[in-house]
Amino acid sequence: LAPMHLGHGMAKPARKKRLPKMAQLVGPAHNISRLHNGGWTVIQRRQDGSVDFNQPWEAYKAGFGDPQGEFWLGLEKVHHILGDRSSRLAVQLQDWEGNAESLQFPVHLGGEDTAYSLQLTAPVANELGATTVAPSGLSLPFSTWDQDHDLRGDKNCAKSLSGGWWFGTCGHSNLNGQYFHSIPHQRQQRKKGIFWKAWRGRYYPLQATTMLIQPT
Ligand code: MYR
Repeated sequence: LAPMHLGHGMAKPARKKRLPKMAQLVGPAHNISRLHNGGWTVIQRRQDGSVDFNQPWEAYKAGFGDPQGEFWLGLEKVHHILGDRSSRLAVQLQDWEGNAESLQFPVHLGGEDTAYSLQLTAPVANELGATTVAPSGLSLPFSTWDQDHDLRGDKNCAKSLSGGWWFGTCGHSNLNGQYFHSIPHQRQQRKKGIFWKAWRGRYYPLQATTMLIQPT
C-alpha cells in the first residue's frame, strides 16, 4: 500500500499518480484467510459489476459475493476482526482512465448495537470532507434500504441511492453503489453509482474499488 495519511497535515498526493493494479496488491484469494496480506484484510472489492450490492441489512451483516471476485466480507466479521481496538481503514479507488487513489485513515467500528457506527475523530472527518463535524468527531451508523440510520431526517439515502453504506448526507461517498460500465445519461440513475465525491466527483462511476482494514 502507498497510503495517504489523513489528519496529519500531509499534502494530497498528485491526482494522476499511478499505483499497481489492485489484484497485485491483494494477491490471489481462495478463501477468507488468504485475503490477509501484511496484516491487512480485504473487506470489499468492486471490479466488474458481477455481484448485486443492493442488499438488505442481514446480507450486509453476514457478507455476500465471491471472495475471488466482487464481495462484501460482512459487518459482523469486520467487527470481529477489529474488536474494540482502534483500527486503520484503507480505500483504493480506480477510475476509467488508469488513475488510482489510495487513502487510509484511523477508524473505530462499533457493534450491531450501534448499527456498526464508524467513529471518526474531528480532524479525520474534516479531512475526509464530512459536511457537519462536532469537536468530538463523527459517529456514522451503517444504513441499508431496510434499516435507515443516515443523518438525513427527510430521506433514506440507501433507498434513493443504492447499496448499504455509512451514509451521512447521501452525497459524500458510496463504494457499494450500483456498478456502471458507462456514465448513465439520467441523473436519477447516475446518482446510484459507485462514487467518492472528493476524488472524481459525485457523478463519476468508479471502475474499481477495494477496502481493507488493519487492527492497530
Ligand atoms: C457526510 O457528510 O455526508 C458524511 C461524511 C462521511 C465521511 C466518511 C465516510 C467514509 C466511509 C469509509 C468506509 C469505512 C469502512 C470501515
